[in-house]
Amino acid sequence: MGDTNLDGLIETLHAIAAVKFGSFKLKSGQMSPIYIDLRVIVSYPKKMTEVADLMWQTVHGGESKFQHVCGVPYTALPIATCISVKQNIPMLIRRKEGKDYGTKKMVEGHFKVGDKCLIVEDIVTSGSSVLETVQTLNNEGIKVDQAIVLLDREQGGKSSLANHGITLHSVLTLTQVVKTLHRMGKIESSLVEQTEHFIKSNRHDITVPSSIKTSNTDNKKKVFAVCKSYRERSESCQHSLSKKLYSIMETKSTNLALSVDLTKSNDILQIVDTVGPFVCIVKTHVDIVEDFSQSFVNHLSDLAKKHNFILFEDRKFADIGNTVNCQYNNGIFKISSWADIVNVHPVPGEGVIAGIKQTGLSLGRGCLLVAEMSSKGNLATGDYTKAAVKMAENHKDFVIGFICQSRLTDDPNFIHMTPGVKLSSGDDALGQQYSTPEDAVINKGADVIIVGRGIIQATDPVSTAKQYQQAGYNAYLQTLK
Ligand code: 5IU
Repeated sequence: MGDTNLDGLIETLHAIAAVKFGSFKLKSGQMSPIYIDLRVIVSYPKKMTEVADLMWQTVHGGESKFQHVCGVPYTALPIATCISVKQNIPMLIRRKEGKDYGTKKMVEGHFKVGDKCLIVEDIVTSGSSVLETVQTLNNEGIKVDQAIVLLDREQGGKSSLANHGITLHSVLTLTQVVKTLHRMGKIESSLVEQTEHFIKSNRHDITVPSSIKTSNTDNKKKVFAVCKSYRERSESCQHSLSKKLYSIMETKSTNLALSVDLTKSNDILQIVDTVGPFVCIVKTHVDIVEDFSQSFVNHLSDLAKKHNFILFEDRKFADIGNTVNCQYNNGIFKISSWADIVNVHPVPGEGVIAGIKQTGLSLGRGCLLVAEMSSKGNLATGDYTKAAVKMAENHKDFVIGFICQSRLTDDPNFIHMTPGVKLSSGDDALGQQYSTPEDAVINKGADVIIVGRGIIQATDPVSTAKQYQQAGYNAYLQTLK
């Protein structure tokens, strides 16, 4: 037996075509047998207030718990307004337009640091929209530990939010909607089965985008899968270097980058020659090489050809455009003459990219932005990371991706490379934080894992590199399932 209130609500949602059946292409590209569009509810004010009342009742005993309610833009805004007016709880409005964020007020309404806010949303799939709103509120010092949603699609949002310390209350679930409509004779049992099958097979999938870090957790448990083979990724990206990298990853079955942080050129060349077959990238810090010479980079470039990998100088340029251009081309290292990829800190602004690009573009080089770091207490978070993504988007002809700790964008042009990887997680004594290859690829959305000491300090670097290659590649295969 169903709850009569809820039965009535489900019947109404079906009648006003907020719930439709058929074959629908979702944003993710997946085909769904059911489509839910709660935006139409604004045309039925009475229903909208009923929905708002039901949602409020579902949170239960909330009267004194929240100083504010805040709707996730846009569909939930009128519902949040109804709750605010009826329950006499002040509302907050989260601005969605991020254009001038940093300078513009992101939350409208009066509040105090430490105030608690209830999030109101229409539908939750992955939970990512709720988390974006939570992050904006958290940035202002507003606390969030509960969200109310009219409908939970049961595709992982509840547990993803729980991982961020947020309890999700829902009035309805997708299963409940289809079962009720079937009981009422409105849909065939085959549709119930199709929907249940759809929910089961799409439970994991969802991107919780970028750098969303709420104040409740350190956001370690994000769920992500790119779900595209290296071959497909190679086809969908623009830059010739990205295409080459994905094709190497495909051919050599590896997403492993070796960070060869050694100080003697012979040691570097020796390990690179033996580990080369298992990696797609060799990453250097040439300024730690005591006996650096032109012949060393010549040998390194020969090994890159011999073993088919790409050279990445982890220089992390971070000055004004003119200076980084000089640093890139000159001095004893002449980085632009041999490194396929370099990285830059976005802190100086777009000039840092322009400075490298001025020389690198015509040489077919690429650049990565350090959008997040693996070290404890680093400042590359939140709006900084978002601004890095924007910067990258403005220079797609040259920026091929990010050094990061989470999936920052679904744009296929950007490769996500994640350092701080070891077979067992933990820290070093100087603030480095490690996650496992599986965690980096499956949960953090890394395309490439960067491993240094895990390999170069191993007693048998070659067999250890193979282990990392297998772990990283198997994790990638799991994301394709
Ligand atoms: N590296 C990091 N974390 C970062 C960035 C770069 O570890 O956030 I940006 C570099 C530093 C080192 C390598 O060269 O990646 C990781 O080495 P280990 O695997 O030995 O910690």
